[in-house]
Amino acid sequence: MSRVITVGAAQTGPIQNTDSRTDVVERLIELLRQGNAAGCDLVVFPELALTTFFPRWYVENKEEFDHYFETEMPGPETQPLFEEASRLGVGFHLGYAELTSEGKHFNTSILVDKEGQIVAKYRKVHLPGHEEHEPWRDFQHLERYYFDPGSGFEVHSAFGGILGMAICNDRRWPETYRVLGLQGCEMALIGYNTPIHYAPDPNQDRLQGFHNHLVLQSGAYQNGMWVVGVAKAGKEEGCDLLGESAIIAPSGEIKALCSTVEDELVVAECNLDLCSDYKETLFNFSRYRRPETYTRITSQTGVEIPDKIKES
Ligand code: CDT
Repeated sequence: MSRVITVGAAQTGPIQNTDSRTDVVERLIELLRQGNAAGCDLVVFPELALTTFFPRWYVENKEEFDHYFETEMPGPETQPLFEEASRLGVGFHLGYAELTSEGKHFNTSILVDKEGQIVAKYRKVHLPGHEEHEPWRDFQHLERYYFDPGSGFEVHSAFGGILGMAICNDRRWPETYRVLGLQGCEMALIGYNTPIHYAPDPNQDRLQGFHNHLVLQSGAYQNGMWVVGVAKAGKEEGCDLLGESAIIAPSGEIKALCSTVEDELVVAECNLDLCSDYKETLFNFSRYRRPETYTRITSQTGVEIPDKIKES
């Protein structure tokens, strides 16, 4: 029998700073209900899906921004989402800002099963942007100021398959998918908030959509896994965020694609058995990989030009 997960990519439109958690959760519940009506087993929400993308602002005293973080999950405002998921029998993936009891701040996502139980948690590894206030920018990207880095990529037995999570900037790094792929990952869930404007090199602005699909599709293909990329999109606090949420097959083909920058659900029936078409042929890791030639990948962070090149 084939193993099919019907997945909904639940893109959201912008969340403004004045939007309350309760209002946002109501929007997520509406998307969850649409997913249920479409036969979804799993509905995937974006990165930081409960608040505006607050790292666009600098505040000298970071504690003033702690109200953007969840100290419990579910908490009073998110409990209705868990209850509706359990009532409908639909699982979900949710990105949010997490503040732990030890005072650590993470950019986090969770996977919740059809009974409304959290079965996995992931904390963002690749934190993009900058550590300090850069007033010359139109808006900040201070994830490196507000968040602590997570510790790694894991897979989980859930929804009848092997699932993994990554968050936004993680999707641009091939190591993300490969570390998941080396654990047999059959589906990666990836929420994102991607500003169209990239201040360090605005030449990249027109390519944001292309680069998004380029990395999601190549990650899927090169590791024989489904990839579900889900945006928070649209004009948020004056900042344009990319949409183009997509569900991508292990072939690298896009099977479902959002067409708006609003709350929008697109659905695909994801047959996990298609993964083996790639995992057992062209990308048969155990047969073809040569890790002894890849040692630089883990021993080195930045570029090191070999002496023989420098001397020539
Ligand atoms: N949220 C997030 O990780 N966004 C980044 C923006 C990169 S520019 C600082 C992304 O990779 O889409």
